[in-house]
Parts: sequence; C-alpha cells; structure tokens
Amino acid sequence: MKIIGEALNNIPWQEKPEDLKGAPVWRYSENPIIDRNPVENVARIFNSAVMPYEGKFVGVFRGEQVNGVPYIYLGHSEDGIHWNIDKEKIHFVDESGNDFMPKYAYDPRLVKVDDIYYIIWCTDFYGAAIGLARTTDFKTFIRMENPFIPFNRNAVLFPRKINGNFVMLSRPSDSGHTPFGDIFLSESPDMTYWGKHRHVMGKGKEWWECVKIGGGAAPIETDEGWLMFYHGVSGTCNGFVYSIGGAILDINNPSIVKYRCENFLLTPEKWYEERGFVPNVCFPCATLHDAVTGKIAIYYGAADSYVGLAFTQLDEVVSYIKEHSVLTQEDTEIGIR
Ligand code: BMA
Repeated sequence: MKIIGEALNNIPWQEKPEDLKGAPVWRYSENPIIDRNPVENVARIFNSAVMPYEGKFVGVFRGEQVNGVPYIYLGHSEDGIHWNIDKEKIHFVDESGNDFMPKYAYDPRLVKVDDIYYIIWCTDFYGAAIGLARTTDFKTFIRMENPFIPFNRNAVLFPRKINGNFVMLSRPSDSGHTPFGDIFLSESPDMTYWGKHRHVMGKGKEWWECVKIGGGAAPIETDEGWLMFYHGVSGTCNGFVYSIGGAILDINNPSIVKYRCENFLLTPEKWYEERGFVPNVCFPCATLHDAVTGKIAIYYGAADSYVGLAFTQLDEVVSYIKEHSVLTQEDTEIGIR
C-alpha cells in the first residue's frame, strides 16, 4: 500500500509498544504534547491542526482565551512535538486588507491545495457555521466567503481538487450541542460557490459512533482511496464520548465509502483524554504522513484541554479498517436523493 504524496523524513515517530500488538493506533508516550496554560491569556489548547512547512512544522491551534472565547493561534515547531505558540491570535483581513476578525473561531483545520494554505474553522455567522481563510506565508491571513449557511461544523478540505473541483467535508448541525449529524461533501470550482452536495456517511450502528460523526483530519490520498480519520460520538448518562474512527473513500468519487471500520481506532482511556474541561474526548484534526515509509502521526484534541499525538502505519491501519469493515447502503451509494 502507498501514500500518494510527499516524503516527510522528519515526521515525529515512535514505534508501537510491545503490549499493544492488536491496536491499530498507539499514543505518543509523552502525551499530552501541549499542556494547560501554554501561553499568556490562553487557558487551554486542543483540537488543532499542523502541517510541514519549510522543513519544519506550522500549526493552527484552538486556544481558549481566559475569557472563555475560543480563537485560532499560530504555532511553529522544529520537530512537530514541541510547539511555540504565538501570544497574539491570528489576525484576519478581508480581500482589501481591512480587519475581518470573527467573533470566535474554533476547531481549525489546515490544508494545502495547489500551494495555498487554507484554514477552515467553526465561526459565528449568525450561528455556528464554517469560516475560511487562506495564506501563502503564514503572515497575512485573508478571510474568504463563508462557504455554507448555518448551522454547520467540522469542515475539512481535501488536499487536492477532485475532477477539477475543490471538495469539502462538513457536518450540518444545530445551534447547540447537536444530538445528530452525518458527514456530507460539497464541491466548488473556485472556493466561493459551493454545490453538488452529497451524503458521505451517517452515524454508525456501533455504539461508539451512534449519536453523530464529523470530519477530522484532511483525508490522506492512498492507492486504496482516501484514508479518513473522523470522530464518532456516543451518549452516556454523563454526556458524550468522542472516539477516533477510520474509513476509506473512493478516490474519484469520495461520497462513496469503500471501507468503514466498525471498531474505533482510539477511544478515551488516558488521564488527559478522560479528565479535563470536557471529559472523554479524542478529537482528531490533522495528520502528518510520510509517503516513503507510510508513517502517520495523528494530532487530536484531548478532553477539550490538551493536544495529543498518536501514531499508525499505513499498511497496518488500512488492513485493520478493511478487516473490520461494515458498510450500509447509505455508505456505498453516491449520496444524492
Ligand atoms: C464539539 C465541538 C468540539 C469539542 C467537542 C467536545 O461539539 O465543540 O470543539 O471538542 O464538542 O466538547
């Protein structure tokens, strides 16, 4: 099996511990990689996305300010593990260079398509909706049109155009702590006008994803299809539990799910996942991956309080997803009614 993409020989990495033989994904032993109060005026950083940049790493981080309002902060790292987070939040401008700051911004994703870096987040657009900005230098951040009307969350861009169009996953929702949710995709020729909406997959039959699901990391292109790490949510008498799931989407027609793993790949079990501002949350937002070795590093928010890092290997995770794949008709259909 092959990742279609670039080599990343400085990807953060740790071999799988002996005692985790059957597990497809394993945690970094020094987690969490970002602890509480990481910079002045920011109480918690979690649900954040990173990318390789100029031989090092860059990231957009969800920072919960000390007044409780979430914003996006820029961070840099030499090794993908130790991060220097800016004290000032990212300053957005509109196409004419005027200030264009959202009221709040959370759960950012960072995806490069054709040499432009896009930041996608949950913004206030008279209710929770998707915000979008672009940068080429991580100095000027230009806000673009909000792609969808409210309410919507968990938008993730594919890292290349498919059949000539940009493709974005998202999860239409309600204005609160949505008790439902499926993953949809939309296409755009220009990142302004979005349409050709398709249903990708619904909440799962298995307990860990039986309430709602949402996009996680930008899908990884492989010779088996788009490898997608997403989050699945279940309900308990004490609230939601967020786990990480895996699926593989058709390469030319990603609203078709080829394989969908009935087991979670990672579920809250460590103290930093089970205990925090919101307990029992593993919320993936990005991966780094190396096309030469098939190593994959998954960045995830833990308990709405920390950033965690986990690892897997392409052959291993794809084989696991295929071995445990259960599909419904909604998964395999094109997703239009
Ligand atoms: C979701 C989002 C995420 C958060 C999760 C758990 O609705 O708000 O940012 O991690 O809830 O609280």
